[in-house]
Amino acid sequence: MKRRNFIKNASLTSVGLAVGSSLVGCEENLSFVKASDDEVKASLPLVIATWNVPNATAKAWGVLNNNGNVLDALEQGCMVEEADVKNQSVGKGGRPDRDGNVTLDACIMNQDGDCGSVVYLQNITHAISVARKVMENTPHVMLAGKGAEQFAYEIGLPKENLLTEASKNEWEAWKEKSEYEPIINIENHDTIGMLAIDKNGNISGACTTSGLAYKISGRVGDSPIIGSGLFVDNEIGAAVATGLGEEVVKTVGSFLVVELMRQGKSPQEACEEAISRIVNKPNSDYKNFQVGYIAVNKQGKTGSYSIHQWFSMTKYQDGKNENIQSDYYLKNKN
Ligand code: SD4
Repeated sequence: MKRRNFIKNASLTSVGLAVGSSLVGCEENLSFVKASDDEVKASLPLVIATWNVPNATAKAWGVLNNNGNVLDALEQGCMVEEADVKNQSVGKGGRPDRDGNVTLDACIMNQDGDCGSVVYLQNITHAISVARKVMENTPHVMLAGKGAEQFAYEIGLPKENLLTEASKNEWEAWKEKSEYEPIINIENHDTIGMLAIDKNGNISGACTTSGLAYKISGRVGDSPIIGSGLFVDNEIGAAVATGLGEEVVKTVGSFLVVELMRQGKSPQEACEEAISRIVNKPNSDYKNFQVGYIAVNKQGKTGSYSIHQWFSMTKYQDGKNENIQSDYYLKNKN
């Protein structure tokens, strides 16, 4: 089953899911870092990502395991999904807004707390590369729309038509009714959010998406908003979000997860608490949308949690590339 169908089907039935942990060949040269006298850190490097993206995590982990730079690892990992036209939620082939424009949001954050982001970017496949250059080459954090696109050309990225035949045909079919309901379980998207710890124990993160399908033109989600879609604090850990961005922004979700870890919660507990802040809001419509978080702490412990079933995290560690089904809020609530 394709990733993009996961939540759609989950919303209809409880059909079984061919999740399948994919194991990628064992690699050597793993390092073990001593965290304190009585605590041994997880095996590093470590890469986690939202959804079932084994090619992306394998790419990133390979870069790190060859002593590559963590930002190169994240960028190249995200680029795998941005270039995959079958992933209709990220980069080229992403579903358009209601007017037929494919618009991308992305951000990246490093171990020093520097960050870069692009919003409403058109005609450029690799939004994550643009976000990285915003961080590295400009005094700014965020570039939007035409300015972001112009900047992308200046750093040498080509102009491309991101609307594939498949996404165009789906959009044409959608236009017949033009019913806009920002319900994640119907729109099936899978932003890629990726967090990595390098061999030295330093944490960075990235996030890239085409956002909600058939959104109002100009809409920007949580994914490029530092603190909402992504947050990294190299002393504590990092978190990244997927799902209905409006709900993540309203609770500054990724920052919240990291701050909860700072207060002593495990990554799993922090993700669960951040989801509970959403579902426990007065009049929350959480049964009709999905939000999922993944997180990692400085010790290399990971966690993931969502509102609905079928959210998953891909984790590459110790030469093992696994897709792990997330626990979820509605599990015991029906
Ligand atoms: C958004 N959070 O634009 C993104 C979409 C997403 O899985 O995560 N899809 O709201």
